Amino acid sequence: MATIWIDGEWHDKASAKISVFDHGLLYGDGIFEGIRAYGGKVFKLQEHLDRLYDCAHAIMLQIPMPRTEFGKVIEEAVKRSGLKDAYIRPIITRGVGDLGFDPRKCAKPTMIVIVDTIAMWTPDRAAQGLSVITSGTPIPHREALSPRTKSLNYLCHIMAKLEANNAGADEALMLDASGHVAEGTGQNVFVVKGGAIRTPPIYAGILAGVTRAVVMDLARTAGYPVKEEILNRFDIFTADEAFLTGTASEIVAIRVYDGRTIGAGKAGPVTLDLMTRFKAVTVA
Ligand code: PXG
Repeated sequence: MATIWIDGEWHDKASAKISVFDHGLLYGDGIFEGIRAYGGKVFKLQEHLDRLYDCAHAIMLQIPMPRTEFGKVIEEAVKRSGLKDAYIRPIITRGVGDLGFDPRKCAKPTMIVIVDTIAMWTPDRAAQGLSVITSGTPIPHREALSPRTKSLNYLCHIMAKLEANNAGADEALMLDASGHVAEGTGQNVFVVKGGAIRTPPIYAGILAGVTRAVVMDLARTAGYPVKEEILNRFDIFTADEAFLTGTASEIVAIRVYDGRTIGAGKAGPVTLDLMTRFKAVTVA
């Protein structure tokens, strides 16, 4: 059952409410995380907490609770939900202020943890592989709103998702300001060519995905060469395999990209191998 914690109080879906004066709502001033629990155990909690606290520091938001204590709140929320496989959404906003965006107007951040479930694509869609387009909407420039900040401003990503929806595609890949392939709307992207795996580097200005790091580790352990390299659309068109990674999406193959069939048009052997290895670490 959905369980929500707001500033120390426990709620269900009906009673979980925040103020209309919260700057998270008024200005998107805040940050969030997306975490999964498998078999009742929170997956990569430390990594997600580290990213959350880094993002808070980057936007000069002081989370009013040490990270170990907040980690315990997250674990408690999962336990209370009774969900074994859950999706967890911690959110920290600048807090309640007035109708001016100066953060000094917010006395204290609002802290929220939502535990529920998430469904990205129907199981058959995920099994077949996704149809993906390039969105006309690029990700924000890395020195504007850095895509490394998991902020409450997802409108660019939502615009890209709308483009995918309008095109009848499952997902969109977003380019960066210089036209390099950056990431999906909520996933990092990988290509496989000649047995080697490549993914765009973090410094190019993409979200440092927790799943991305897990998959790179698993791939290296399995003996695949893994490189972080700038990718062009051409690299995806001509890949043997391409796939997306994310907490919500896990690992999902790209079947067709901008009309080009990728490899055999289904999850290839390396993608399948990584999916199996990923599954093994999530149940561990
Ligand atoms: N890139 C972006 C832009 C993301 O938002 C990822 C990559 C994958 O990162 P992780 O750490 O999860 O491997 C994300 C995170 C959704 C949804 O509803 C997905 C994310 C964030 C918010 C919502 O699908 N993915």
